[in-house]
Amino acid sequence: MEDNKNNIQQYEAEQIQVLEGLEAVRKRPGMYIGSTGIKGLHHLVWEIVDNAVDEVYEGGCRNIGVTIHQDNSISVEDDGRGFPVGIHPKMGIPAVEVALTVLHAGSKFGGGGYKVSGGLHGVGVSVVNALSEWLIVKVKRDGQIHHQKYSRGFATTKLTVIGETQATGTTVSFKPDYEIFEELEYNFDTLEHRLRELAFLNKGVNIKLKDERYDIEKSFMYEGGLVSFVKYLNKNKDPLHPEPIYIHTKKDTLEAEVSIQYNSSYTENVFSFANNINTLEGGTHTTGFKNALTKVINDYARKYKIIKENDPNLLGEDVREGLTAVISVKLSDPQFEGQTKTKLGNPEVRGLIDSIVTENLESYLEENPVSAKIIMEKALTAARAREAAKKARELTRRKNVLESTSLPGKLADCSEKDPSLSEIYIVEGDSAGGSAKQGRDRKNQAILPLRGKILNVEKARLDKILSSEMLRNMITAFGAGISEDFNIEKMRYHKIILMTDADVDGAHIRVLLLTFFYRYMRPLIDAGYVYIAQPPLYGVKNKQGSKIFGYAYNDKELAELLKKHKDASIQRYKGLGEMNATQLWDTTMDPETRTILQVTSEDAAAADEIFTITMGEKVEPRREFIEENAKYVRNLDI
Ligand code: 1YM
Repeated sequence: MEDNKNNIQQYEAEQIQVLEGLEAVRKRPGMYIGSTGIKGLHHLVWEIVDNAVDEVYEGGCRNIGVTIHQDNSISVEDDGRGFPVGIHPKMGIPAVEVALTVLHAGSKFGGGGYKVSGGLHGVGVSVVNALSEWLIVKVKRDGQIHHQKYSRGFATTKLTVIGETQATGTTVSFKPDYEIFEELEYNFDTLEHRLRELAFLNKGVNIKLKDERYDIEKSFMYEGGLVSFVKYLNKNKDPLHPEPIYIHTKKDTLEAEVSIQYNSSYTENVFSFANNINTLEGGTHTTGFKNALTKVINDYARKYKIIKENDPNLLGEDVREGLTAVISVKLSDPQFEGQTKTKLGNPEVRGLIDSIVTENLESYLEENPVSAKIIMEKALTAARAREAAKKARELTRRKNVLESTSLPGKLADCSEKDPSLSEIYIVEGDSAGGSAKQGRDRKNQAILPLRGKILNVEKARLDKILSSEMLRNMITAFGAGISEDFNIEKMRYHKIILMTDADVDGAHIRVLLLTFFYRYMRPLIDAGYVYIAQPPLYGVKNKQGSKIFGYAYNDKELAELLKKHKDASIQRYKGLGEMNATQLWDTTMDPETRTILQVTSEDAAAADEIFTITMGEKVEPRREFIEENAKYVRNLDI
């Protein structure tokens, strides 16, 4: 009797903990999934998909399916072992129910492996459950199909057997809770991008993405893994050697892979991952890689007298020009550091990557002298261009342009001196620039109008870029330099807001500027300083056009406004110049009411890709791109 009573007490105590745990998640969702905006909404999917990917390594799962349903609910399915369904000895309920209702229970179960826990994701499936209007789990295991439903973190049915099967696997379906999330609509492109990335990072896994809203289905499966990834990244570029280099090692619970291929462009694209998480801030794996690369190329160049005895070494940036590389490590206890927790800290990784890259790259160069020669020439040209750019920079410096204290004449600066309170609007066209200058809040908002065509950054080198007056004005206004001299601490504004017309030219300028930032001021993008203004598409006025009823930012809002104001006329805004100063302030610039979209590194990378395709030298991808996108003009709208 006594024993039983104790058990009941213990059970009740645990139930209270459960309640408090999930209550905390619903009270402060941001603490667990970052935000309740569009990013947090997608985070729910990553959480469930991570569990399915973990099961690839632990339970031999080969197929993962993700479905976006008509109502924006999501199903994720795998063919692994299936969630454990046995009764949990302490809790007295099935293990799957424990994983779904107890905070942090699901992610720390079992031993070892490369579980993503501790990183960006890995808060556990119970968090998804707590933040879902409903969630259904279906487990195929031990010859049976088990089924259970939940709502906002609570089980609403018991785990029940609903059929028999010889298959195994898990399906989790859920609908994000409208009481929690500001946005409920899933973005196909976001899911596609990440699932493709996961398929590259986990070779042989078949990942299917289905969108029932638009009847689209795509599959991602790459036997080549990282090699396929690098080929994909270089698909619109001209590779300098036929096959990517591939390096792989496994030591105890640490696995490392690197793939490398040079192309004829001038940009460096080094991506790194730890346990499938994109380490945007780099870390020990990236440092080990960069060290080894610089060292090996210099040693080879010295050995074969490609650089002369008295000449200085090639720099890291020289040997990385035109380099596309992906580094992926998997380890049992990843340490994530840095501002956004995307910097790998484990010290043991650095030496391992350094030594395998050194060893393998040395033999690659010895065994492939033709490719080696091309790579050496590329690095040498880069070093010469760097010297030339330095001279050009010194020249401009002397001319007191680039680093002058005098700000560009076109800039209408704000009076605030604290960068964290200052923003700069980059405005397309002099007339819109004029309205923006009149309408702005002079204390915190600076205006820089842009005019004329920006030069083609793809073919241009740094020295040429600096000769474009428009870009030079922008660089001077920001005050933080460019490229390797770029120092984000010197930024005079912490918000850069691109305000361009809602037409093809506007889209073009946006792509150009984002590409420029991505290539020459990337920390700006990573820090989240870049935004895109959202001017309205329509103004709804009275019949005479003398009084404005309201503004619409999309067709749905337009329909709503027209329903309210029967006798109305519509003005479609083609350019910012059609709005006067007050209108521009009211609709687009007033911090109290405006919407501005923060540019992510994915957006900027996408802009870079569009730019490469539309401006690059390869004709075929450009033709394909235009054909493909003629149907979806909105895709051009980056
Ligand atoms: C659609 C999402 O979650 N699959 C999945 C999850 C688990 C297992 C298998 C699993 C894990 C273990 C043993 C173990 C999880 N189980 C748990 C917990 N797909 C999806 N597939 N057997 C099966 O880790 O030991 C957490 S995740 F906690 F219940 F064991």
